Amino acid sequence: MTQRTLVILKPDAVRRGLIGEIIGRIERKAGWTIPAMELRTLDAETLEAHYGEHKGKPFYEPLMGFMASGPVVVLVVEGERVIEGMRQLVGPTDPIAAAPGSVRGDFGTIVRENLVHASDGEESAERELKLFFPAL
Ligand code: YYY
Ligand code: MG
Repeated sequence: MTQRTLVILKPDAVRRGLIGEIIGRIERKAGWTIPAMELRTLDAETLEAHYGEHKGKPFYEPLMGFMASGPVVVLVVEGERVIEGMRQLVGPTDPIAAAPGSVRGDFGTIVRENLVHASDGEESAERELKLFFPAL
């Protein structure tokens, strides 16, 4: 089952020089490809649309500030069961709970600065792909 998912390498990943490390892991998954990728600084409007489900939660405002704090890399990843597969590659939200071997487990400590976003299901993938790559 070939799918597409939306991935964001967050400002901490870019600042810490981990773009190559993380993209390398994606590239090494058999058959997965990256049909689109761009370095961008996200504006408040895009971030509100992206993280709308979390509006009103205590971490929402700091998350918005963090996500706008520097450039990010947004990418489309395509391949076999890539939605579930990218979530596995990234690991759970809390980096301390994330197993070593996952990106968050290997490089993260702080929940907010957890390095990578990946769409969490088919519906969110569709919505997020449209938001970040409307022409694709
Ligand atoms: O999908 P995922 O990124 O794993 O987690 P979400 O529950 O969708 O939360 C989005 C984002 O918000 C998370 O990656 C970090 C941040 N966050 C936070 O700063 N503090 C929390 N208690 C929960 C989430
Ligand atoms: Mg999420």
